Amino acid sequence: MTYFSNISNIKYEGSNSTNPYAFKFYNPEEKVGGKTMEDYLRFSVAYWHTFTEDLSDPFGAGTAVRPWDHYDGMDRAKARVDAAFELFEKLDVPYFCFHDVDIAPEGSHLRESNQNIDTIVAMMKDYMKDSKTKLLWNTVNNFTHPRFVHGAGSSNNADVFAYAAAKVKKGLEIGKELGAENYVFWGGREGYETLLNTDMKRELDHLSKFYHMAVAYAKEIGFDAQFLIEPKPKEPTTHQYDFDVASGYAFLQRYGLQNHFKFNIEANHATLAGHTFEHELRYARVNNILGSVDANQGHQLLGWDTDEFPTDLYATTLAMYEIIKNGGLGRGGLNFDAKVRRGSFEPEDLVHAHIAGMDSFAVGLKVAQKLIDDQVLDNVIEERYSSFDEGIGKEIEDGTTDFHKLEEHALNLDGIQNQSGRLEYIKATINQYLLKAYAGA
Ligand code: XUL
Ligand code: CO
Repeated sequence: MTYFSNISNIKYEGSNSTNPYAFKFYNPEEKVGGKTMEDYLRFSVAYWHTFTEDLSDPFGAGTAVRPWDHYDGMDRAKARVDAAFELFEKLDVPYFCFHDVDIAPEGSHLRESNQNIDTIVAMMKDYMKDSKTKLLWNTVNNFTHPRFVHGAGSSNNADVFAYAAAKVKKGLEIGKELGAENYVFWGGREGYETLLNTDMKRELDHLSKFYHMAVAYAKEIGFDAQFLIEPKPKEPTTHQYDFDVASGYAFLQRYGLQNHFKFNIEANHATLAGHTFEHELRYARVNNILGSVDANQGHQLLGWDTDEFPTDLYATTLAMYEIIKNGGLGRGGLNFDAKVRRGSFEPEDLVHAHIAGMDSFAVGLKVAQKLIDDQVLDNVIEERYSSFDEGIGKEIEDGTTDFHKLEEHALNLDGIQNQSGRLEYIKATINQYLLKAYAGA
């Protein structure tokens, strides 16, 4: 059974192509900065949004028309695997990601859920023998089911803590089975609605024990994936403990977990935290904890996680700037944690959406590499901090001064001269680079 038979393999045709089913900018073999686009971008399809999502929202039923939806239960789960590997091949993507519940329905008992997972994992493993598409990361959904109403690893209920741990245990086992590069923790319910009934200290202590036990179990079974925390400030809870990269990193350091985790940074989560996407990437990069990226974008006018496919070229350029400066994503990748809009309900919209996202990041990669080659921002920044290259500035950086000497320096100053930050000029230059990329220059 095929599900996308009306769509042929998507190929690169160049920026002048008018074929909707072609890449205009993403050319997997093209080298940028010494690496192929495919190696740099490491695109991944998110199973939940592409194969499980029905496009329902809090006000309306699902609209998605999916050719596998006439099946039920495990038959539907199996049909989704067939559809997934067909689409992976048509899009020529190197990776995919999933939660346990995306791939297999939960049974009436944990034992049955695990059996369902095993059946689907065996099927995936079979497909993966001949497919180029590998598992970027997997995770478990410890947030949708009502048992997680008060949290999972931070729940006040020890039975729920145990149940959540059992699900992660299984997640680590299947990650190993399928050769996952990373394992993700997104704490959807690891937070609180109100402090009035919350023991914050106890919840954080518990959560750290949860993570320590996960690290220990991965080691025990020889699963060497990179562990990733995915920060998000709110939604579904009012306040989530992994608010942003900085607070997540503080937590990891406080509990001695910092050597075991990096971060999976999602664009729309960054904006919900009141940051730009590039802020979160930069914060992670300069602390050497940038692991992977959930590539999407939010809506400027909406205050929740809209998970749109990334099409903002300015944003993809600044994101790729951080990723190139990071030396790439290592074992991470660009996972499209993104869903088509509710009105884009036809199966081919899934194809258009991925083409749009892949092309947008390919443009971002090319423009960012050019900005780096020409040292556009490096020159601005080097000049801007040049007062620390010599004299008192160098002494501050070298740690060879103190408040006495600084006071003496300040008392001898004959006025202070600052220089313009030239922000508008910098933005105009970035526009120039973007437009040159459109022109194919
Ligand atoms: C939720 C979200 C999740 C994680 C994995 O906002 O981003 O899908 O990526 O649990
Ligand atoms: Co995500």
